[in-house]
Amino acid sequence: MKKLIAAGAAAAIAAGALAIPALAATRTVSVKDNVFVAKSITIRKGSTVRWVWKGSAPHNVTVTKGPVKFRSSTKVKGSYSKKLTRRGTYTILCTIHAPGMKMTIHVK
Ligand SMILES: [Cu+2]
Repeated sequence: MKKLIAAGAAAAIAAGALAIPALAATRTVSVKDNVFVAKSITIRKGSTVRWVWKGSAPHNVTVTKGPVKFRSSTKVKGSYSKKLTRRGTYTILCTIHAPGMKMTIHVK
């Protein structure tokens, strides 16, 4: 029985990672060499996305398409946070490593 409960909890956690959270929250994205992890996230309107630099090369976060345009400075460490209050799809590039270093945010 304990084993079944543990398996159920693990499945719920796995499903939760893919689903849209019920409430606005903060989602963290890793900025690596040369990829955003995750490449695609879906968040609730009013949520904050926090990019954390983890590579050794310089990168930036630049919205090239979306309801609101914003960009971080180019840097090698630290973080950049943005609260997204407009629904829609945001295409984000690191302009140094475009077009390969790209991610998408869906704000529902
Ligand atoms: Cu880059």
